Amino acid sequence: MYYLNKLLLLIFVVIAFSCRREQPKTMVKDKRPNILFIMADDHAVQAISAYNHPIGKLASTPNIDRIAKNGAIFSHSYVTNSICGPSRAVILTGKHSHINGFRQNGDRFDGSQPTLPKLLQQEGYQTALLGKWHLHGYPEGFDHWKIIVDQGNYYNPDFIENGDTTRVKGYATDIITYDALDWLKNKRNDSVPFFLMVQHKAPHRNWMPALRHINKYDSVTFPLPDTYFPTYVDQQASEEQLQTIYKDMYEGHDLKMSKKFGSTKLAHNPWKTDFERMDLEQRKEWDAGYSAKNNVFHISNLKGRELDEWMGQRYLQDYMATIASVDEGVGELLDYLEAAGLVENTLVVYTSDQGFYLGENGWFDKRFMYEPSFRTPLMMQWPKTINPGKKIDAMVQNLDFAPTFLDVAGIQKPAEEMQGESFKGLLDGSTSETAFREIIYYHYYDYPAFHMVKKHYGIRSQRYKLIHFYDDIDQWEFYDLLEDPYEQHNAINDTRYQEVIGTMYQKLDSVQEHYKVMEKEFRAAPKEKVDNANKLFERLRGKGN
Ligand code: SGN
Ligand code: CA
Repeated sequence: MYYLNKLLLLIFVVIAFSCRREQPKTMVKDKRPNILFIMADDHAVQAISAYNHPIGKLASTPNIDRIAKNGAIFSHSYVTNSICGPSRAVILTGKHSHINGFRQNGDRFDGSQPTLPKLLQQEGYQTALLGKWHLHGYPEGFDHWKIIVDQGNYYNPDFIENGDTTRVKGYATDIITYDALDWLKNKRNDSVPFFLMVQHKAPHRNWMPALRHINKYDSVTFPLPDTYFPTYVDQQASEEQLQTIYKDMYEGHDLKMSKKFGSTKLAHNPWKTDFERMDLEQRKEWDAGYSAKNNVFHISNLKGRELDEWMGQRYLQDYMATIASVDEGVGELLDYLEAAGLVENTLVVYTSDQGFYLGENGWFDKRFMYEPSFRTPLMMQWPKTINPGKKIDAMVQNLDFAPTFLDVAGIQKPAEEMQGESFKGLLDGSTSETAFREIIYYHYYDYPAFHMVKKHYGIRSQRYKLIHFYDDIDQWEFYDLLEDPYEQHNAINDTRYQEVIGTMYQKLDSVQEHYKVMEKEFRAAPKEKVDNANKLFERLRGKGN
């Protein structure tokens, strides 16, 4: 009997302990929403079929579009500073560049400041970052991270994880998608909500598609914008930029043109290419994909405008083909959320670090406060809160992401720190679109630098835009976006607009005061530095073939 009692007691203790170990997991399961933030690099609004642009419609992005169909598409989503590092710093901090301190690429991010991942982490979220970082130093506030080195490479790129750098065989976009799925499936703790940032390198310059997509758009003729050959009047900064497809691209590097008929050697290319990273198999497939079309190009012996237009086509074909893998990756992530039953409770966001020129004004790259690069794609799904097929026209900015996500997670934003506004009310319909915000503010600093876009700041209302280029030159530009959506006519001196312009100046003053912009922000670069940069880019441009 004594032994039986002992045995029963032992069984009871074992059961009690094993139950206790099981219980907390089920009892304390944290039901706050997950956030999956997917960001591409340089993905133009025009290149997403959900936006119905003539270019995007010819190269559909069915999976990115799924997010818009399941939820909301934003027609007026903007950045505050159209360039990679600064955009990322704004997203992390919810503060303009002059407050978070990261004004231009090459600056060092002050990781000691409060950031979105840190705040979420403190409140019990599990946080992870995979892909492009580009803020120098290592990410802080993430339970898990694996990042590409600086800009990264498309083929067999190097990744940094726990301080170690390793070369990973494969294609960057696919690897980042794989890592994201692996984290979701195998590494995450499913008793707490997650915040996962998936940040692609693609479709950044020099637009190298995955091998399976190299010929995807060869037979598509993309519509080049009507402004492909612009005439600039009172637009000195536009005149002096160095990002015109048919003047500033390096034929080999950017357009993958070969030196001559029958050769697989690249034409002018002042940088290293991923060719050095490719293995023989990859290189063979690459050459097989490009040789035939390059040979056709050499035979056709194009000149003048025909050649300029051919360059635009080649650029768009490669750019769109690079996006195909991003779209596939988005599809895989959405499929996983659906299969794992996570879809109901996950806010999925798709965006880019800024917009991009797909031939508008003849340009590639970004930087300007004109619509193609100031605007950035944004769509979000979150089934319980966002009605499917919703279109949001209010002006939001990447400045608002951090406060919005904190709001979604039910966390108060640190009142004095963040400058953005939560737009959760736009998602659930509790905030009226007209009430959200009247003016957005922009400031670009990265000069002299690649593409030589002069420093400028400005504001935009739903209808008007006022820009001041203050470095090197002192020129104001004003556009009526309703009358002149492609910003071709600087109307700063147009008598019809003088009253509106007066009001815009006042608004600019009060917005700068609101965001605590100080005089010292408007410093011009030393002339010598500008001259040296101009010389450097002239040298790099070389002599074509
Ligand atoms: C590289 C690109 C530029 C691009 C910058 C910044 N040249 O220098 O065209 O503007 O990055 O891009 S490349 O030939 O080396 O690709 S950003 O997205 O990182 O800001
Ligand atoms: Ca970018």
